[in-house]
Amino acid sequence: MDDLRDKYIGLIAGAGDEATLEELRVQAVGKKGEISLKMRELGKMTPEERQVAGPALNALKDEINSALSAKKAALEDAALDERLRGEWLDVTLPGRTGRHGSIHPISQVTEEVTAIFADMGFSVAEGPQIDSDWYNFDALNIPGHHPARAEMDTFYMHRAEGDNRPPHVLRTHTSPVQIRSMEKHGAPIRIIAPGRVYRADYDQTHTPMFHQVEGLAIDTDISMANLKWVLEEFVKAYFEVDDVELRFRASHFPFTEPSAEVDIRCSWEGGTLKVGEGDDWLEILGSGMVHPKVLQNAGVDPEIYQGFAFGVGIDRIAMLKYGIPDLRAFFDSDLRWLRHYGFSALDVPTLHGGLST
Ligand code: 2NM
Repeated sequence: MDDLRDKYIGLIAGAGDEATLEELRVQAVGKKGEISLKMRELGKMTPEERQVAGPALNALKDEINSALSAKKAALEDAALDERLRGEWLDVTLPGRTGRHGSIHPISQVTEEVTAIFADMGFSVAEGPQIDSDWYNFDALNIPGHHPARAEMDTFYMHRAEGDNRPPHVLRTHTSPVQIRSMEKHGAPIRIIAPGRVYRADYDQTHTPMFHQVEGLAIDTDISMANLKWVLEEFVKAYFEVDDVELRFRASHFPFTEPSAEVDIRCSWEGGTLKVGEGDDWLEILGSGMVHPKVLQNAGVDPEIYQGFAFGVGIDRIAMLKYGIPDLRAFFDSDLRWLRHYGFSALDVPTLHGGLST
């Protein structure tokens, strides 16, 4: 038995790979292996002999099995070490310039707008892109017969056959986010809601999915004067100019009263936009004082609170600032376009570091 042990322990120690180890296992402790054969001989022994040989054989079998698994683990460790030696990577190497992706102008502009409003104390709020018609329309005081609800403008989600509940819609603006935020956090509140919105419209200047930022400020002492200042600060910071002139034109939205559309003074000399000078006006925003019914629908008491809201098209102000002529190219995923109009991932827009440089 000692010879058997010395033989296999030696062979196992010397095995160079797992296949050899497996062969040794079969030879030693397999069904027809040497140890199993010896165990079969136990039957021919006297009871006294068997009492000594039986436990000794079992112990030998255990010892060889342990040696096999220890050697197997050692071989696996060695194989892993070998693989890691071949696969090491210097993570401190510089990146390969000119081969990386770029930040889409819409992402860049969303970050810029967020940085500007964050500086004025606005938080970012988010919500679902598929919402009920209550959040998208009713809560916003948009009546059932309003043209905005028409099949033509709104993407309605299908319901199962026989399910007669009103359908959900792809949100047509980010206002439902503002309703949900007021419901959840109450007033006072100061938020912006950037994100994707959907309208069934496709031509030179409309895509069925586009991007919006809406803002909302509700407190006990908010007026149109606060709205005017906030929008002036926003336009100056966004277009990176020292002075702007805004023009408020009376307008009508169901969710604000009074409502105003906002134009900025500009010139288009030589085909490039200059903000703050010239004789042209550029419409960039819709705004107003939030309608008391909308506050009430969102669980805010209109006897105590009031405030302003506004909406800006991100795609449109991106085109204006960065001289992008064709709206539809935004969503073509054309790598040459993305390389041309994209931004570096490392240039994060901040007010102190510069928005776009
Ligand atoms: C606009 C124009 C005017 C607006 C209203 C609200 C809410 F939810 F507070 F009622 N959010 N956004 C609003 C007001 C949006 O976009 C042209």
